[in-house]
Amino acid sequence: MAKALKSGGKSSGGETHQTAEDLATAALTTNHGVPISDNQNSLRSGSRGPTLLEDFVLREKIFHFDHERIPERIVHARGTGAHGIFEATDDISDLSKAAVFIKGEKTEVFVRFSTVAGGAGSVDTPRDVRGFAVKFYTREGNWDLVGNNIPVFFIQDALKFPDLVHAVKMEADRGYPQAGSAHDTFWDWASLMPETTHMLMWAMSDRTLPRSFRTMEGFGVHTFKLVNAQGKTSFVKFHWKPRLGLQSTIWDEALKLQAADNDYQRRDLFEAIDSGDFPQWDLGIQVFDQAFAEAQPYDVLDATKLIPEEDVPVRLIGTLTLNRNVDNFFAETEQVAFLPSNIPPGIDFSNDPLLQGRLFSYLDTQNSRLGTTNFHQIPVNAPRCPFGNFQRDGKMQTMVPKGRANYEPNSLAAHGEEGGSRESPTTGFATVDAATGPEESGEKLRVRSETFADHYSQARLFYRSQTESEQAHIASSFVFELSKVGLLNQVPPRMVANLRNVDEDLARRVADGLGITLPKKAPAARAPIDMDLSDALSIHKNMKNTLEGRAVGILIADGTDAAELDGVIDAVTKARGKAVIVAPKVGGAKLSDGSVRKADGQLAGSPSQIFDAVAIVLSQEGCEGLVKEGAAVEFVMNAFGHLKAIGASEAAKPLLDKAGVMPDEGVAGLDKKFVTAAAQRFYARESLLRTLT
Ligand code: HDE
Repeated sequence: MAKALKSGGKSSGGETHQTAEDLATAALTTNHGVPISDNQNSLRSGSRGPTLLEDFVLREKIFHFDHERIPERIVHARGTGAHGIFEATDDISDLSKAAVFIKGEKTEVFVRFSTVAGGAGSVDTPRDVRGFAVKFYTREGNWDLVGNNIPVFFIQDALKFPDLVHAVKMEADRGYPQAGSAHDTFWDWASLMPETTHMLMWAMSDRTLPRSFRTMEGFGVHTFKLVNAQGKTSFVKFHWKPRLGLQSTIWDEALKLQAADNDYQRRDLFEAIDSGDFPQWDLGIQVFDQAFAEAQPYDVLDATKLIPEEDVPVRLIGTLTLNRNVDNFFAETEQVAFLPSNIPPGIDFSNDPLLQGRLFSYLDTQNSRLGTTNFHQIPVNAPRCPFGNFQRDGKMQTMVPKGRANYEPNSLAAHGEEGGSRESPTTGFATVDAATGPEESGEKLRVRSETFADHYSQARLFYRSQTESEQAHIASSFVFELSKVGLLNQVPPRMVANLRNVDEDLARRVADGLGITLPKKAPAARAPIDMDLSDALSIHKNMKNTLEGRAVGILIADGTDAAELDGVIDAVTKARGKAVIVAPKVGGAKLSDGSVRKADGQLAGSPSQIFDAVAIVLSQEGCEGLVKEGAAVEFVMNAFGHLKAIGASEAAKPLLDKAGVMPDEGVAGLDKKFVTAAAQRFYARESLLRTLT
């Protein structure tokens, strides 16, 4: 690129100051390449006179700025993305011919995580489902696995999606609440739609409060198909299993995180990748055939149902590693367009009516979001493999096809001209065989299959598979959300009436928590059955005791013992945790040996909710000062209240006492025991601290 002089820091008198840096910088130009002499002052008539219309520099700059925003996604507006690699690690050629699954094949990917209900400017930590969308740039075209962190969905038919989204987003007249389901319209609608019950159980659990994107699972949700080279099809469900295990926050912590850091989860992801701590997930598949599908008490085409992992174990077939942050949030994360209809040969759709509706919606929405049918040419969306066809023109066309071949068939090649691309009858994508059961064709009907009628058995399975503490969290969140509903006489009783079909104890706890009488049980379209409990559904049973991916906040003050501090930092780092020093002043604290230790965060701006465990490393003098400091007391109190490990110097005891810390397994000194404790949460503590329904 041509280098030219930039005029910087120009005074009104016209004097310029050029530095060595200016000389090495590319010229600032208009969008049409004209070098700009002054980027500080618009063109005006006289130094205090009106601005002139002639000023094309001003007009172009403001014109472009005025149009910098595009419509945000109607759902999943708030998200964050990263690049990575998917490596296939197992041979599944007997199941699928897709190149992305060839053992050893490495495929570039782009992943976008999101919340669902809030706008782009909302927060990262509301109670909400998280999107987990992966674009694989395979050598046979893009495959987009556009999933969530929950394996089931609210509805069975795409026709209900606009109703769901209207009900959950901010209410139409008042424009609030933002990013939350605890309001009238959502619960009014949900309580009238028994098919939502299973998903509601997940939504009210800590699954919707993930600690980070790195510690949540992902699911393709729908049943898809795999197709092998012989055309044989199998059914498949896709899973992402986080290498760090599952981890969630608790409700009070999530609320406080909103106050402490709106960007908590995107920051976590960005910083992890930035520091080379690359997040990883394994891709798993549950594969089954028609005979299995027919033998189940639920329909595998119903997106409100999962297949218990105990019935069909998840087979791990590849690893996703996120290893590169985006260079530009708008160009990549905002403009990325995921389409469940992007699918390479070797994978296929099932007849799930929700999936079928999605195949239309995502293509359609990109035209309104990105403003052109040529959105596939935006670099983050473009396939990495060669692609070509006879589609032409349209807004923002950036490709320049040569010659006359814009139709097919043509015989131009026979005349020495460019003939264009051709079909691939043997290797191209082809829907091979139906193999989804006897109901492939029939009369045109607006009906719901009888096999979709059971709305409660899997909700019951989910609830009963949770630990006691997880069940209490579910009951408490139903109470919290329904307590925010103004239509008190209709909605909560209707919801509790549905819950009686899930579990009588749950229904009673929710009714008690709300202070309402237990309503009559709602009639069930099909009576629920008891399924075998599944450990895979619990977060607590799938957590890993590890410090990897976790941060320990280390509170210090003047007088902190240098050796004790270094010992803690060393132990945390050795256990692959992140040690973050917090002090009353960000400039640091004067340690016992006279040295000054800089802090990573100032106490008031680094509350303990942003950490997974805390260490309080204080001298007697330091502790005396902090006992009078509200932020320090809250630091310890919230760490305890959020069930985190607390390691403390002997001298810090008065601060722990003031914060109401009671001795338990999670409260330790600063020795080895602390590092072991820091890798865990202490759920047994919770019942001593707050009323759980
Ligand atoms: Fe989406 N969904 N969805 N959805 N969805 C969108 O597409 C839609 C559904 C999911 O990071 C939109 O490009 C319909 C299930 C994710 O860019 C839109 C139905 C699942 C993302 C849309 C569903 C999802 C979206 C908005 C019912 C889990 C974010 C902007 C038939 C398997 C992708 C856009 C990203 C985004 C429609 C149901 C996940 C409007 C009609 C089920 C992760 O097209």
